[in-house]
Amino acid sequence: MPINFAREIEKKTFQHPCYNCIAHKYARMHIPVAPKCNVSCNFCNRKYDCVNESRPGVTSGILSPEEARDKFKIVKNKIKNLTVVGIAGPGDPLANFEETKKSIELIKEECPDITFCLSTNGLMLPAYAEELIKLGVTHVTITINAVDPEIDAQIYKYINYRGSTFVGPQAGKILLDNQLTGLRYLTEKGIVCKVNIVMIKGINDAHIPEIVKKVKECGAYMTNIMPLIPVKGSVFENRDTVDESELKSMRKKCEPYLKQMYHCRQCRADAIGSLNEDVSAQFRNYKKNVISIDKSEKIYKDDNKTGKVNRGYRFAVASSSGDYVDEHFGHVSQFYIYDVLDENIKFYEKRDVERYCNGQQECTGHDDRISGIIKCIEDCNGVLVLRIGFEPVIRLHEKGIKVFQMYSTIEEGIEKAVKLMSQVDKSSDS
Ligand code: CLF
Ligand code: SF4
Repeated sequence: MPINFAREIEKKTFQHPCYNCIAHKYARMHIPVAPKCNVSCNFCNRKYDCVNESRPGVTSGILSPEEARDKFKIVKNKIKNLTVVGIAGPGDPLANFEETKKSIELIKEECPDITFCLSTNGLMLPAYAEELIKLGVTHVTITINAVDPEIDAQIYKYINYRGSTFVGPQAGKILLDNQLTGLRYLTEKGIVCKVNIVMIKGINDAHIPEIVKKVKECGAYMTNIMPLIPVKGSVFENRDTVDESELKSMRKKCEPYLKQMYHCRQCRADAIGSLNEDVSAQFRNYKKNVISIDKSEKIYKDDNKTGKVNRGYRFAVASSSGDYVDEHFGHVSQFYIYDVLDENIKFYEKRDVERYCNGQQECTGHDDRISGIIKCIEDCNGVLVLRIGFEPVIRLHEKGIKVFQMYSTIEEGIEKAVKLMSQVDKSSDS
């Protein structure tokens, strides 16, 4: 391994809050871009995030790679000590490799120095390990719950591997071979690997020291022994879990063989912040600021009793012609501004976006342009657009401007937006 690469990885590990317990001042951000999974763990209920790394019973919304990049930019801007971007579900990152890859590429373009980390069940590691290294992933967590296919057979209902489904010890053997092959490959190339082990009473608990010894032999940096939490709706929902003292004593027992993790928070697939302070809620609900008119059609059809709108609204409409809502927010060059008072829709004026940027020559950067567009419509209650990106949604939300995403005539669009606005106002009044 070249010395510079080794030094870079050492520095990244030093600033990684999961790999180094004294790195608690640094923050990590999970991007939930991986919904699918290729195995079926008996402790998993797929309604929730992957239990191999996350807190059971928690559900994270999915982001596209582009949304993940946009959200990263916002988070990075607000959390100065952010050092790590991790992919930990809600399914398996390697069962969603295209999304995983694209997300890493997009974020790397924004911030080449960030540490990329991911957590996988390991089934597809031999297929993707080399690509992960090329992408710049330096820290990988693999969940290995047994190093004996017979024990794995009690933990995994089935695996889906290269288009076929396997069960029992045969599934266990394929999974284990791939996990260990992938682990060895990565560690030989200098990638820092942590192994998660879910401790399941009566199934793998007595076997855990064997797992730890084996993964150490394959180059693992540390193990993270986690308690089984019997998730409702999973095969193991009625199994006993281990208590704190049993967990601690197993970690102590394994410590002579390999470094142990004691500070895991079993975080969500969209966790953000330091391990002691999760701030993901601050960044979670911005998507709710977008009302997609097509999807919400039912809401106002069912609500014909909404009644008279007796408050005034001002809307900005992203339109190329003045007839249809047909412009993407980021590409808009003009807004048609409409006022609505007592159900009367009245055209107010047309505004050129460029006038609101810091002069046309300066207004070339993406941020300048978004600021200019927002400044142009600051006095409006809502904006009607064909499409919009994640970043402007957040900034509009902060200014209290609702976003209505649609393709329709301007008049119909405004009528629908008014009805929705008045419903929102009524529900917040009551
Ligand atoms: Fe995320 Fe996991 Fe990377 Fe950390 S979490 S992918 S290694 S950046 Fe950390 Fe959270 Fe425990 Fe995971 S506290 S659940 S160990
Ligand atoms: Fe569930 Fe994670 Fe297991 Fe997949 S790897 S079945 S998401 S716990």
